[in-house]
Amino acid sequence: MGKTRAERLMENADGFDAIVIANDGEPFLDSSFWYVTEQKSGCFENSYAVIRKDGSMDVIVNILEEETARTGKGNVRVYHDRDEFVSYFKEALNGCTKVGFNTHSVSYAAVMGIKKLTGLEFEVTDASEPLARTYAIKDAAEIEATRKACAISSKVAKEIPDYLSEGVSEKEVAARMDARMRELGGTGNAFDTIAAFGANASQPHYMPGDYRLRMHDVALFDFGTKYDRYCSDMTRTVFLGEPSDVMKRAYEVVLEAQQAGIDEYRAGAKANAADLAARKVIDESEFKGKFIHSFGHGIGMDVHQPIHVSPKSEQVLSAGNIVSAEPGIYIPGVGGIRIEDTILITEDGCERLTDFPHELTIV
Ligand SMILES: [Mn+2]
Repeated sequence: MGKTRAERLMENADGFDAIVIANDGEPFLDSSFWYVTEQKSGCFENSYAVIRKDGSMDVIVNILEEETARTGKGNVRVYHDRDEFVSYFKEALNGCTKVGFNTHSVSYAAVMGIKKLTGLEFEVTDASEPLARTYAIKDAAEIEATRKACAISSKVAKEIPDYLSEGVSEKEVAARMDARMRELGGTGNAFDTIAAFGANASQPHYMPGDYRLRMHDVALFDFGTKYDRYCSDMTRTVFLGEPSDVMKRAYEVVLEAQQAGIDEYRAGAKANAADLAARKVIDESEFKGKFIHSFGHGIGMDVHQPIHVSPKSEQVLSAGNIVSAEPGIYIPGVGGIRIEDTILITEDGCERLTDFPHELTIV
């Protein structure tokens, strides 16, 4: 029997007596709850996973979530009132003085609520680092779910040219892409789809608007779906009609930069190597300084997980990491180019989980 995720977490959490994953209410829900419980469903408001040093885990939920909770891991404890809630918490944290919380996701109110209700005296400690270190290395089920998410969004990426014609709006194309991902089995967007046409494409995090596609415009799409809670993340940039020389050249440079970065992706490599390799290609071209974000980030149940593929990152990649590869060139007032894939790091290199024609596409 392999180790549970909770056991692996506590091996990475030296010095902690326990880690509490606390879901307050929407929007203060923590994907780590689903990670440690290996739960695929449920809303799990006011639900808690308490993991002790030995990796044993109590999952404290209200009656609404009982049936779902029992399909996941952990010792499920269903509270019907405040007293029961308090007694389960006291039992779960009995003797624990150094208690970790995922400070990047938990609300202050949830932490204070537990302290106040239980009256327990413990030191609140930041457990986000051991959590991030644990979920950075995906197990087989996680990789499989990510593969499915990537297959769905890749199919949509290939269909993009069919959605485009003169006069279609950014919002219309984004809506169609979202619907297609659901039809193909996705369980929801990994994030709000970006559809940016013409000069709007120079804003990396542009939100689709009412602008309508014109001949010779660039059209950039950054999107992803979830499957069993795991995200895909990809960007395809195409053109309606012959692009300007500058956009054509920018596309060529971004594509070359992406490959240069991906060539650095392997277990044991420093995460910044990929960023620096891609940045070198762009900065040695006429587009010096136009790559204004980092090359990549970790991907999992959250579309941005803390693997930083950036110039100064000190992190070292491991087999089982899933990261993006997304260089771009942005020219305000003119447009932008980004090409992005979701990548699995392997022992001897990497594997592209997303798939679409990378060569310059003119619709
Ligand atoms: Mn991304």
